[in-house]
Amino acid sequence: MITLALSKGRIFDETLPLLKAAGIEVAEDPETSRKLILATSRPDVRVVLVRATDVPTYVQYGGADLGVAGRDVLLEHGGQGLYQPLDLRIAKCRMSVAARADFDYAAAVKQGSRVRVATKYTTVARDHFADKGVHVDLIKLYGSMELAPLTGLADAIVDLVSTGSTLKANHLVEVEQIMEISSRLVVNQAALKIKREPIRQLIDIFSNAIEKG
Ligand code: PRT
Ligand code: MG
Repeated sequence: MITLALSKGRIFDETLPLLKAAGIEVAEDPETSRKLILATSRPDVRVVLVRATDVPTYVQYGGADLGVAGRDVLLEHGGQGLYQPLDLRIAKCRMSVAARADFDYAAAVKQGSRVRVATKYTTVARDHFADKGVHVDLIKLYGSMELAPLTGLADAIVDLVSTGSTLKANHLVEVEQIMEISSRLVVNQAALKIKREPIRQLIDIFSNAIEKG
């Protein structure tokens, strides 16, 4: 049995075509089913639904053999125990610094002032600002970072941006792009040895499907 960990929403939706290329159809729709373990058209493959941030942990400890996780999530997790053979080029976005339109981020940086930055991505943010020599006080949040600058909790945020409409709706401006984000296939290192053939096959099919897509 091969167990694949996916999160509901964009990662599940965008992984489906890759599974299809491998002849794997998921038996149920996670949006309507309450099941957390989904059978597929291949009796030796099943999908487990976990929170996006839990995917690396499931795969690291062997709760799943494979998984799909965003680069953002993998960088915060650290990637220990994970083999990352493939950038699937799905669930694309970027990680950026955003601030209120009336906050002069460039001036604050130039003057060397401390900038209060709220984010869920403290590891990436710490590295980014350290590289740039920007002094920051990081405030760890778990949700709705856009609210932080609006309430005075922070001057700026580090968050994911795709269309930009969330920032716009909250009167925030993207002031710096940190990195491009997409999702990767992650594999448990022990599983790769024990279930080498079927896992290698999946990696090859996904890889060809990405090249075509
Ligand atoms: O939503 P939940 O709390 O359950 O978990 P999650 O947010 O970790 O999961 P999910 O499914 O929302 O995101 C899974 C992965 O998708 C992330 O780890 C990213 O790698 C990737 N991804 C791609 C995104 C986005 N695009 C994205 N736009 N993840 C989140 N967003 C959010 C962003 O945080 C912001 O709130 O969408 C908003 C911005 O979108 P725009 O289009 O308004 O710019
Ligand atoms: Mg989300």
